[in-house]
Amino acid sequence: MRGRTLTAALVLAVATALTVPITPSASASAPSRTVTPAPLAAPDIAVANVQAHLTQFQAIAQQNGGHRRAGSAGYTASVAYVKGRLQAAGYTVTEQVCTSCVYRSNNLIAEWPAGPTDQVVMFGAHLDGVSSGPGINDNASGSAVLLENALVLAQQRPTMTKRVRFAWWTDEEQGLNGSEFYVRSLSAAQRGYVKGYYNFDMVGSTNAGYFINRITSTTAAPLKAYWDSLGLQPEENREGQGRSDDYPFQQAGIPTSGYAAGASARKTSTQAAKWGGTSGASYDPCYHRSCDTTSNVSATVLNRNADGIAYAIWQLAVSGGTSVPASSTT
Ligand code: DPN
Ligand code: ZN
Repeated sequence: MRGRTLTAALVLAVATALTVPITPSASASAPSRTVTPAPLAAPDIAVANVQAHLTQFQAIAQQNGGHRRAGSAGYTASVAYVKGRLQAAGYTVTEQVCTSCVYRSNNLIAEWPAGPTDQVVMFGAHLDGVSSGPGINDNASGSAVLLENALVLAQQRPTMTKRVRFAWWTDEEQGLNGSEFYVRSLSAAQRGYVKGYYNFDMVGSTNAGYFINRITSTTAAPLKAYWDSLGLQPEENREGQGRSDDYPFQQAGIPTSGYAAGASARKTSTQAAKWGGTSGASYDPCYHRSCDTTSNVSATVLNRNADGIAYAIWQLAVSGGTSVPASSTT
């Protein structure tokens, strides 16, 4: 679901560019009218579907000792859940055993099989949590927004100009180990095919910030354009620098970006003034705690992240995808 309408300036610019005058032929006295086609839009990701994935991840934790730590039964069940949903949608899904991980367990990779194989855009999130709780904001949230985006892409089957590859990483909490293993497993040629990697780690924080990794980069442009269109005034993700799965890609020379809503760092008064929430309090009050449950996620924030990912996928990889996002409140 999308949060609110586009800025007036964007709407006006697009409406002006796309307005097609229709001259009525039947009557010279009838007033001329115009038809404004809807801008080519990225799909509106239903936040209720994203929340349903979060509920499943929480149930998985509850049924498996209270957490989804890499190498645990809760992690294995999380992989099975994502894999099952992707396979039902038509994806070929690969499990990669991470042999260098602290807790031996699998990365999950799913590529949408359309578009050039040597022009790949990747979207990733860590699927593992810490052992203190179910890990819903950290990072069922990133896992769920990616899963729902993958399902919507498969449903819509647009004409692709690039390959889209999704990844769910293991053993992030022990030191970015799943993503590092994956990057090292690629040949130099395969690494060269990956034109960008986008990371999503903690995208539903209840006292949220709107953070973008490498915000001024061209890689970040579609993520930034979407949040700019909502008037969110995003900032650089300083707190998360070098702390999540974009780091191994960055180290390998692959351009990276991503969204984050913030972890244990505290919101400043300036940030509270523009984003709302509580200044002096952590973005996520339950970071790595047992209270990181489905109650520890903001639906509004989750929605703005999910829709921005769809916008980026359509901008980067779908034919005719250079457009402003359509507006909606659902
Ligand atoms: N999400 C944190 C974790 O996986 O433990 C790492 C992190 C912290 C990422 C702060 C971004 C910002
Ligand atoms: Zn995390």
